[in-house]
Amino acid sequence: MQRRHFFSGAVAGTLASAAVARSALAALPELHQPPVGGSTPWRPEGARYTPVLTLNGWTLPWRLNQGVKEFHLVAEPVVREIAPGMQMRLWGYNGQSPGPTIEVVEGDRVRLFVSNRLPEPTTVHWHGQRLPNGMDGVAGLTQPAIEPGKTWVYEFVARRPGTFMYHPHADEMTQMAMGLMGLWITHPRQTSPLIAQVDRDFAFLMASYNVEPGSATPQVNTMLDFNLWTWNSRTFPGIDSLNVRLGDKVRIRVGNLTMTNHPIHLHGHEFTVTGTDGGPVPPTARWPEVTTDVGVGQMRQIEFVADEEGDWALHCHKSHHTMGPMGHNVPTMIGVDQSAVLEKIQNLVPGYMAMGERGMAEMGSMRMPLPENTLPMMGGRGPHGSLDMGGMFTLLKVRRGQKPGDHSDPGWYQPPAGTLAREWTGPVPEAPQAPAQPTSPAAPAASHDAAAMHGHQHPSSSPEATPAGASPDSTLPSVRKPGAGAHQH
Ligand SMILES: [Cu+2]
Repeated sequence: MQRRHFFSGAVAGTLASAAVARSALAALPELHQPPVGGSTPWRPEGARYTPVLTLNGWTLPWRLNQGVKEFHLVAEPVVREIAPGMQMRLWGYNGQSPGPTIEVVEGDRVRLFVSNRLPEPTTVHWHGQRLPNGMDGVAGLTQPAIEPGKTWVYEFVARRPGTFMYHPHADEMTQMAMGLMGLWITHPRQTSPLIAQVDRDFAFLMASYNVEPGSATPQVNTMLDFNLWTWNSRTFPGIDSLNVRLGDKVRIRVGNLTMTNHPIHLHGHEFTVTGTDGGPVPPTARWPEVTTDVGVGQMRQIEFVADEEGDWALHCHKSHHTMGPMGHNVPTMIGVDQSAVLEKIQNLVPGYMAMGERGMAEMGSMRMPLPENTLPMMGGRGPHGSLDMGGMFTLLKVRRGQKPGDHSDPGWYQPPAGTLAREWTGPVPEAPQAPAQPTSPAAPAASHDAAAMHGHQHPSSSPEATPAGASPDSTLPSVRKPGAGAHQH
């Protein structure tokens, strides 16, 4: 087990806007800060569970006080690196957004001290927990809000094993838009037929931010139009890869505190959803998937055996969520010849470049000058060139040689000879074309009639019916104008 190092509490204190009096902290558990360098699961002495690895994060150590596990969370302003090249001013707990993962065992009595170093009142809601109503953390309903500079204490028994989260229930529009949130894992006390033993257990929370390129503070009034899609407040290529040993049983726990759903997709393997924040899914109710949708305020835990070697993508399947920050209202320019206007624009805007004529992939490979403190829309590099991804994207790295419990990055996968897609230089067989569709100029709008539907021909029935070089545009009632597909979230 690796020795963990902690900053002194004074480091984070320099960022605090409201200091908690030292005398008030005297009786509190040690104020732990994120460990320096890398994510390693924290296994307390005597723990009989596989500890969770929080991607780009950490687990909060506790102090045992007469049988009670005591934790100390400090809500405070933090600086978080989103990916190399971009830092943001967020709100988090104990020096980081999201806050540290709370990891306990079913039946544990937990006492959580919460100090507020934010400039406004807060609370902590323990999402998904069975607990006394007065411990539920809803400001104004179950308790008054925790004023800046004050420390409150919550205490309850972790009754239900599973995947949970914690977040404020006071001005949550602002506080969650600023990144205030964390994960909570309760391991089962005994082996359960509903809860598998796994070799690797990963966890992350999804958060979205709206930050103008070049600025560092999220716009908290944004309702839906976010432009930075993060896992544990990081984006690709800044998200830890999930490094596992071939044959490992793997669990991934995902929570969604953004304002939209995220279909989480894994390459190369099938998984089952084995639990939600509501508890374990009975085995008879599970089915295989390669994508599972995680709705707003939901958590999903997926499990699979990592039995295919390689570097497998794990990402949100909404394609705008695997991109870095961008300005909105960018018109779609695919197929638009901009050469005629380019010179005129360059006279007005020196250095202007025409973009997007052949798609947006050039955004990743061309090293454009960017405003300070932002990321390219697609910034990664892979072993075969520009990896046109950003946002909610990382890799599952499955290796034969990965040691049990070793989470270090094994580097890029070296595929065996003959198993790599390659350029074809031999004769190319003719590619069948879609069959001709009958069109009727007389009925431009009402094209959903029976004649149009029945006019469909199966390609294999008459491949020679394909009109070579026919221009469908000549028979279309109208041509889409550029800009009609302007980027909108
Ligand atoms: Cu998404």
